[in-house]
Amino acid sequence: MSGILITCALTGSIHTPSMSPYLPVTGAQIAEQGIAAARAGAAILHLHARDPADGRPSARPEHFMGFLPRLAAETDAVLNLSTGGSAVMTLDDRLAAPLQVAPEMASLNMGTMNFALYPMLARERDWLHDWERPFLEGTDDLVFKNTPRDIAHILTVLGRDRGTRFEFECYDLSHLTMLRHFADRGLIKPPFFIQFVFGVLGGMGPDPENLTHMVRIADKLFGDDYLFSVLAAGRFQMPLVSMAAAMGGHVRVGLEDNLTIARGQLARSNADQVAKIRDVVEALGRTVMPADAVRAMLGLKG
Ligand code: KMH
Ligand code: ZN
Repeated sequence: MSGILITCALTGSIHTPSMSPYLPVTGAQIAEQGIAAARAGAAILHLHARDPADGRPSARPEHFMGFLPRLAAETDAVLNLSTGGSAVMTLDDRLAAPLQVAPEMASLNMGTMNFALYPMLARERDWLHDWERPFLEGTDDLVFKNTPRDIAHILTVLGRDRGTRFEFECYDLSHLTMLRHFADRGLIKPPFFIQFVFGVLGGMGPDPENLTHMVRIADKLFGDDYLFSVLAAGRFQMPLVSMAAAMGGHVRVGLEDNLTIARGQLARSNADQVAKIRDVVEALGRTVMPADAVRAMLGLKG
């Protein structure tokens, strides 16, 4: 089978520091874990920032600058900046760092949706830090806003004006239709790198049948003009990304999506998850792609 692209999402904006001592939140921690993840085989690093003072999700450019220079100097990985940020941030906040950095790649969320983190409170968590409980509880009445106008704006100011290409985050079938709409408007050009996102409360559930159906519809809408990757939240991460690898797709792992390495066992680093999925995909006969091959495959500006 063909080469496989591993993305590692280092920290995200969902998990909070008291959930795992291994979640990187300072600039130095994010840089060190990113360098190790790239050495372990991640060709793309998907990046969010944190306020180093308390680990709170942040979109401030100075927090991104706490790790971007080191990642650029010490890895050849594709640096993929989130434009999703977190659902509580404004679009202007979410775009501040990407507009300044003009990255090779950025994420682009393909629809407005619920984005509830509330299930994390299902079990009593007395040990949450002061800011964490209202942060998590607040998400049960939160809309993650990605309207067609927002999407067109991101495609214009990052894609057209800065040459950034995208990881199209599709949490549901409707997001594939939205992507087709923007292709028809001529605002995006193939190959389309589609990330199927499983297990967020508000998007599709982590059912294997949903993955086969997403692929079927993407084949119909995009033919040979797309490639897909899978990420899945929490304990669904390894089963669903392994299924993607077996189907010829690509994979995303990382502590943004899942804090564990096995049932009940915290991952000690992002690189541990990269190494684990690397073993799985190599056992399936896939070859892990280096960053330059990924740049060529996705048409990145380099
Ligand atoms: N946290 C993931 C479920 C983004 O950064 O644009 C989706 C994500 C969004 O990675
Ligand atoms: Zn993200």
